[in-house]
Amino acid sequence: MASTNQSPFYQKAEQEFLAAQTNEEKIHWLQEMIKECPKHKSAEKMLAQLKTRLKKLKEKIYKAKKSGKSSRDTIKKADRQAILIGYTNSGKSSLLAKLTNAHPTITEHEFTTQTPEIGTMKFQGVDIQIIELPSIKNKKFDFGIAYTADLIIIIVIKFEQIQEIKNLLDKIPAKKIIIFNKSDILNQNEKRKLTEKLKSKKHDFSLTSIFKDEEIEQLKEKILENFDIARIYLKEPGKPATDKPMIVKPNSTLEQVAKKISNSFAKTIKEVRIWGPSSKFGNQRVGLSHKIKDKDVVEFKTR
Ligand SMILES: Nc1nc2c(ncn2[C@@H]2O[C@H](COP(=O)(O)OP(=O)(O)O)[C@@H](O)[C@H]2O)c(=O)[nH]1
Ligand SMILES: [Mg+2]
Repeated sequence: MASTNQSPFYQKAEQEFLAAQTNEEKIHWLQEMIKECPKHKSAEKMLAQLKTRLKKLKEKIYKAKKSGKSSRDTIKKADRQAILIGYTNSGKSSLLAKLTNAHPTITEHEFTTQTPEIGTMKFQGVDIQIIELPSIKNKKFDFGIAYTADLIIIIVIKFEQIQEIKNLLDKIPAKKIIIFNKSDILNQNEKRKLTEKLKSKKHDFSLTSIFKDEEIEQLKEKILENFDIARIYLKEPGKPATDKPMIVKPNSTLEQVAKKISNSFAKTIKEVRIWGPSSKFGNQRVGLSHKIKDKDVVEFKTR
């Protein structure tokens, strides 16, 4: 499927399609591609191919549902994974839709989300997989995935829910943060009192409303902060740095960074120059034992 000469909307849909992690997401973006595909004669073959693909994907989902295969088998854990846990109606689906490319069903009715919903949060060059689990009170709730997640985001709308959920998760080692949602329905006085109460219990919390975009941005920052990562922007001599960072552990040495690219690449390095937080000045020449910091720009010169 050549995407050259296609509209930017088509290209965007195709990108999302290629990045999609579930068949449901793929179907959504494939439908968008079909919508955006030109309808003239020369594009007929392409349109037909897209439609065949859609049909096959739908069949695949139908078969998986019929065989009763649990959705957990089909979740591929990404390098960075956070899960959303809370009771029904706390705003998990709404939050997932705001943070990621996913399109979960959002309703006022109870127990809508029966199987995990998956999305990818793309923020400051970092991809984080975010999964909404069915309500923790639902019998379909699967603790298995909570054990392997890197971060648990507990979403609540009542103070008592925090402890109730924490008790259910007490054996799970992942980091946990709390989102107190629907703050828009509280008045200033109620908000102040609640904040004091949350602080006194030493909870790591954010008081938010899904409807406030700036609070969503702060939440993204908070989620990213809870992953122990550093971003490195690689640069070739004479060219600007890449905008998509390489993700490494904080305090990695330049040798570890180079080896992450490839062992054979690491062997060919003859000079390294750095800019940014770990450098004393821009274009500083350093050795391979130098330790990087988040947001460094690194230029490897090879033989
Ligand atoms: N007032 C208010 N309503 C919200 C907020 N977030 C979600 N809702 C509403 O709460 C209901 C349940 O949301 P949903 O995301 O489906 O919750 P879930 O069951 O936890 O997935 C929907 O009607 C949402 O529109 C919020 O920040 N403020
Ligand atoms: Mg939901």
